[in-house]
Amino acid sequence: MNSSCEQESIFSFCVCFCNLLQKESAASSSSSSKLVLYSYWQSSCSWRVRFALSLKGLCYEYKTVDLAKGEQFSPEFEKLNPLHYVPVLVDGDVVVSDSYAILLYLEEKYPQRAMLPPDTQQRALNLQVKVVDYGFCISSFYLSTCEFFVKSQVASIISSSIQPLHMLSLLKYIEDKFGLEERHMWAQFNIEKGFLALEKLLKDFVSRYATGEDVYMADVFLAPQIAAVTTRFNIDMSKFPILSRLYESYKALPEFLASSPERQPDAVH
Ligand SMILES: N[C@@H](CCC(=O)N[C@@H](CS)C(=O)NCC(=O)O)C(=O)O
Repeated sequence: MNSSCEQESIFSFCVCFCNLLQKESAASSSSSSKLVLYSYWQSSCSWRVRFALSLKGLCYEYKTVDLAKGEQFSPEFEKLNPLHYVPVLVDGDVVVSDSYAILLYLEEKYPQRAMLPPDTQQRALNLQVKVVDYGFCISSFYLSTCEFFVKSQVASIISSSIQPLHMLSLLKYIEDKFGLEERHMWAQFNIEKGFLALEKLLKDFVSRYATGEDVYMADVFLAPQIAAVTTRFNIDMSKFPILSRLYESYKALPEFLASSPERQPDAVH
């Protein structure tokens, strides 16, 4: 359910989004009312955070940063994220940029509907794996045999080794230097390489969701990634049966649908 709120000077509009599908306690509702998400409807990184907020049943104010108009480079937004990327979450005095960091922050501050397993050792291992680089991830039997690594390994692969390689500014640079065809080829090559690794990585753990019967951080990263690339980069998903099956599960989740680009206040239809 969306409801209007007062217009602010920096961005074109803002709304307060509250997912009433989740049964929130009065306490969590009031503690979350100060959350503000700087987002762009087509940004898959923003979608991860919207999906997580929705799963956790947290209300937030939605502020648009129109990437197509270059609003990420405005002096106001630069104060929030000098890297000029969405998403950025503001929670009172706390400003967090980077979707992975935001999800970890939300997990700590709003532990309802956990995105990570509760065991502290597993959590620590999940965090450690974030620094593992892509080449090591796919070549190491060690990582691929440990279930507790997989949950954030997926997040790491997507946020470090797939999405950055097809982000708007990079593709624009490639197009300017080498042309449109090279832009498409570059994006497709890197997405398919990443998806192939994910297929191999998940095959022993996948069930209804990426790592079992519950939605975890891996799914929060996977769902928008699959959705975004299938609509934007013309990827033949028949090559990726596990990811295709997972995507069907995601599309049945109200929280995923509620956080989808088309349902955002800045969506252009
Ligand atoms: N690692 C960052 C990446 C953020 C990112 O790449 N954001 C993109 C949208 S998905 C962006 O703001 N792009 C603006 C640009 O390329 O100029 C995260 O996970 O949040």
